[in-house]
Order: sequence, then C-alpha cells, then structure tokens
Amino acid sequence: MKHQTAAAAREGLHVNKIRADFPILARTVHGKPLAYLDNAATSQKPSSVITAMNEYYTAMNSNIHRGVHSLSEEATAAYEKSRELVRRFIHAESMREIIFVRGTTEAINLVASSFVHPSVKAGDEILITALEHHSNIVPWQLVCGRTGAVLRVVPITDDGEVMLEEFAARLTPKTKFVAIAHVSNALGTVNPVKAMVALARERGIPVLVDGAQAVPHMPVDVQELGADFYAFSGHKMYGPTGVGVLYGREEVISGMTPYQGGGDMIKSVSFEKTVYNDLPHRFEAGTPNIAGVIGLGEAIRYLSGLDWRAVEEHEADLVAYCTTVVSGIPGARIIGTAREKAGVVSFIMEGIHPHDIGTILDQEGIAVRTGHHCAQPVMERFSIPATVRASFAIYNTREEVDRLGEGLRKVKEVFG
Ligand code: C6P
Repeated sequence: MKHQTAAAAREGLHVNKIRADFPILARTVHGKPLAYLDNAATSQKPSSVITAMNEYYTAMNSNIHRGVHSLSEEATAAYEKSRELVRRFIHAESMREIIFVRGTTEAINLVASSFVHPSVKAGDEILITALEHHSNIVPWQLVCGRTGAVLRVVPITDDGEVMLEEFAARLTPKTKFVAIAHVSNALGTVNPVKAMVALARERGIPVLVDGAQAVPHMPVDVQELGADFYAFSGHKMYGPTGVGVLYGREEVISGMTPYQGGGDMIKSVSFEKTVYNDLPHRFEAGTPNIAGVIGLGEAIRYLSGLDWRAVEEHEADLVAYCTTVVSGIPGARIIGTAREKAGVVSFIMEGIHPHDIGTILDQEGIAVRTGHHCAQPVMERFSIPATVRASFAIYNTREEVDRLGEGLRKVKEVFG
C-alpha cells in the first residue's frame, strides 16, 4: 500500500503491481531509486510491450503485405491486428481511418502536406492556439510560407486557458483550417476540444486535434469528438518510439493526395500512370515500423486492461498533490493553473534557472524535464525562458512527489 494514493487504492488501480510491469522503474540513478517524472517527454514501457517487439524479431521478422510465405503472413496479421486495436482504442468507425506514422509530428506534417497545402491560397487563414507544441506550429508556418496563407493564433489567459470567445471570433470565412492541442504539454491545460471542434465544424472548417498528451491520460472517442483528424504518438502512451497514429475521417482522407510515394502505397505503377492503394495503405509508403506498430498494439492492450476512471483519478491526485507540494516551496510558482489539467505540473523558482534545478534533482534520482518543452511561444506568453516540468504516468506515486519536494528544498539550500 506504501506507493498507492488514496484514490488509486479506492478505485482499484494497483500501482505497486503496475510498477512491477515496468522493469526500468527498478533501476537506480546516482545511487538513488529512480523517480521518473518525465512522462510527457516519453513514458516507460511495460515488459509486455518489450516482449512483443522482441518476439516479432525473434519469431516472425519479415516484411508485411508483400510475401506469401508464412512469416510475412504472420507479421502482416500482427501489424493489422494493431490497427484494429487502435481503431477500438479511439473508437474510430473503420480501420481505413487509422494511418500508422512515425509519431504526432509526422501525422501533423502529413495533414499539412496532403490536405491543407493543396486547399489554401494567399490570404486564407489557418487557426491555432497560443499553447501549441512546435509540431503544431511549424508545419502550418511551412504551408503559409509556400501559399501566402496566414497563421492566426488564439490567445490564452494568465491561467493558461484558451480564450474561447477569442477562438470563436477568429473563425471567419477566411479560416480554412483549425489545429488545436487536446492537452498542452507545457502547462497541462485540457482544452475544451469538443466545444472547439463543434464551433469550427458548424462553420464547415476542418479541424485537427493534437492528442499527443491526451491519449495516455483519458479515454478518447474520435467519433464523439467530431474532429477530422486526431494525431498521437505511441511512445507517450507506454508504446515504443518511432510509431504513431493519424486518425482521419474517411470522408476527408479519401479525397487526399498521398503524402509520400513508394512501395505499398500503390495498386499499380507504370511510367504513364500510377493507381494508388486503398485506404489507409496509400498513406503508408515504404516498409513501416513493423515492430513498433506491434509494440503499440501491445501498449493499447495494456492500457485497455486498466480502469480509465481509476487512471484519471490517480493521475489527478498526483497533479493536485504535486501542485500543493511545489507551491509550499518558498519562491516557487506554478506556471499553468487551468481549471482542468492532465498529467503535468510546470513551475519556476525565483532566481534559480530550471536547468540548475533539473541537474540537482537528477543527483537525487529524480527525472524531470527542464527548458521550453518545444513550446517557446508558451514561455514567451509567461515572460520566462523555461520551466521545470514534472509529468505523471499510471506508475507514479505520492512518495515520488514527496521526493521531488525534498529535492527542491535541497535546491533552495544550494542556491540560498
Ligand atoms: N512533446 C514533450 O516533452 P513526437 O515528438 O512527434 O512524438 O510528438 C510531438 C508532440 C506534439 N504535440 C504535443 C502536445 C507534444 O507534447 C509533443 C511531444 C514532448 O513535451 C517532446 S518535445
């Protein structure tokens, strides 16, 4: 019971048991037990995910969709099984809507290249918010640079919440696309994405939701959400790196030109004419990350075995507890105080650079991320260069948050 929060114990999220599923959590750093609080950067992987990938390489390694031999058929079946697991996980209507990519970044770039670039002209507008990750800013700037379209930004409040009325006001006849984060990686803010998607779609404007920081923390139903695109990465939801998902509503992606050309995305090729493959394969050119996709499927199996309500309660408890602990350190200030947050507590300490804080915490075995978190406009909004970010997963504990508090008191001693 030592590691369990009250909420977790009550609801049956067996944190001690979960911790035992993640072998890396048993290691030490600088002689101290690892307290891994950098899950928004990437989460740790359970043994089942590592084993599934190992099994692919040891028992069925071969290319997919190409061979008639048994290994290729087994690998293809495992790969396509993962697609079905993803479909169920996000409640998509069809497997044709699930495109495997390298991660959120590639998913957004795919939409920018294949959907938005061909459909905008000079003077059209692409709307994002002020709390986006660089991956949901730069691809749109590239499109704007090539087409003369204009990037518009919805401001956020001092609490780090998107100003909804400003969002609505910026949805004009010039707006041709909207791209918004579900959860902010730098602040933890959960955006009211359902309402935002509805506002855009009422006006016939297509929407992409960047779900990178949402899928590990809450159930997602893309049909209920109503967005045209939903992007996320495997490695932040207990899966491997190098694999992610672009969900695209079939009606929308069926009219899109392919992102990249190559093997597997075609039905037939001649020098005169190429016929593209069916959905979703026409967006998966070349040999994909087969082991990664199989590992992602296993991560989804793992997550699906947990009670979402217990996960959400446990992580909300950790965020609330961490907020209290950090706020109790003289000179500390939480950055991002939205009413609804998930997984993240960002903060600064007066007169001490976040990198120095991160270095001292590392000596205590505590892993946090320090810096701008690939969200420099967020830092600019709060007139700070960087923050310290503690970010949580299902296996974290209040005890680890206490260790963070002790580490921060050490930081205060060192820096006076
Ligand atoms: N954020 C973080 O430490 P990739 O790198 O493609 O898997 O994910 C990009 C990305 C897109 N959107 C959001 C909201 C994100 O948080 C991230 C990744 C990590 O916050 C690494 S910079």
